[in-house]
Amino acid sequence: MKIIYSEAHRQRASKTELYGGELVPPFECPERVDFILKRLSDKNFGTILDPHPVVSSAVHKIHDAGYLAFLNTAWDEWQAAGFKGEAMVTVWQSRSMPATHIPDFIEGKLGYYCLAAETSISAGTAEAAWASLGVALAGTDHVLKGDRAAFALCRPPGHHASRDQYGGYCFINNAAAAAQHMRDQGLERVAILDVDFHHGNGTQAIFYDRADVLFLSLHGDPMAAFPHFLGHADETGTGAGTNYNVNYPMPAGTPYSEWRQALDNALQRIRDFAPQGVVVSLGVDTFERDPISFFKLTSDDFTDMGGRISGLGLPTVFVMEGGYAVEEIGVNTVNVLMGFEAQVS
Ligand code: OKP
Ligand code: ZN
Repeated sequence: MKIIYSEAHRQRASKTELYGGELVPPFECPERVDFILKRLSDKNFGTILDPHPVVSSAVHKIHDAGYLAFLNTAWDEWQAAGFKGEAMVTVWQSRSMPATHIPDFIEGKLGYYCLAAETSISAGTAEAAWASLGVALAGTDHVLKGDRAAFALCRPPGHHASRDQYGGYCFINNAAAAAQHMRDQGLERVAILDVDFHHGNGTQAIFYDRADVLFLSLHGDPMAAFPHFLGHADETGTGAGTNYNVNYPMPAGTPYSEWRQALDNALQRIRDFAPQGVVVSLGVDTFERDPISFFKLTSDDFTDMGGRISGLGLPTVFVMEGGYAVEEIGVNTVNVLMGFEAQVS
């Protein structure tokens, strides 16, 4: 399997995350990727390739132009305003104060374009986010050209980023862009299977009214887990997209024996949909020792997961999302990929 990887992710090296009322070193750190590369090398798994340039307008279809422009200049505007720390949101449009204008000043812009305050914007964040998109598109291109599967080692992750909002460590929705690129290259139907611990609210929102992209997410119940406001079982799509959105919220302590039943149900839904391509939002924060999550998957469970996904027999792009048990992220991620390849027939 081809592994697409770019060193450019290192430019995303924020120093601050708002967590429990403190500013802590971000869980979503560059070292995550080092442990994945180390495990790939130890297992002699896959062929690591730089992303090649891919001509695609997918990102402009799934994101708002004003949002992307904001992302590109946010750090400079923050610095120009004279602030000393990293760019953090402090105020939002909200239920009682909905936006009627997009503010000019950076503090107001952050409030307009941000959906969660833990994520700071730092120097190089936009550059890394664009490179992460390039990794996802290159992986997708390999699959469109005939590879059965590819692993896009994206960082920063993407599935919380909506059409015009960042947050949850995400800026550009890599998985959504991969799916849109598949559509633009002629695949009629694409499924996105999100196995990250957190609900893929951004991806859901982007495709909520569409029948050409089926979105399925297995995640911690939003009543208890981030992102808290999306990911309920009764969110099934709207308009033409009705019944093309499927959520599997699960409670704290969920073991693989339960999680697997949701996965099997999701895989059957994908078979019924009969897509020509699959994008997997691959987070391994479902791991039992993940520091910010509450499922109980073991390292061996990830191998089984990969095998089941492979059983679909479909062209598949794995797009890296979360996983914060940094020492074990390599084993768990590569187990999914190895489980997938072991099943390929
Ligand atoms: C990004 B991805 C936990 C707070 C969590 C943000 C989590 C973002 C996860 N108490 N805050 O889906 O792995
Ligand atoms: Zn996650």
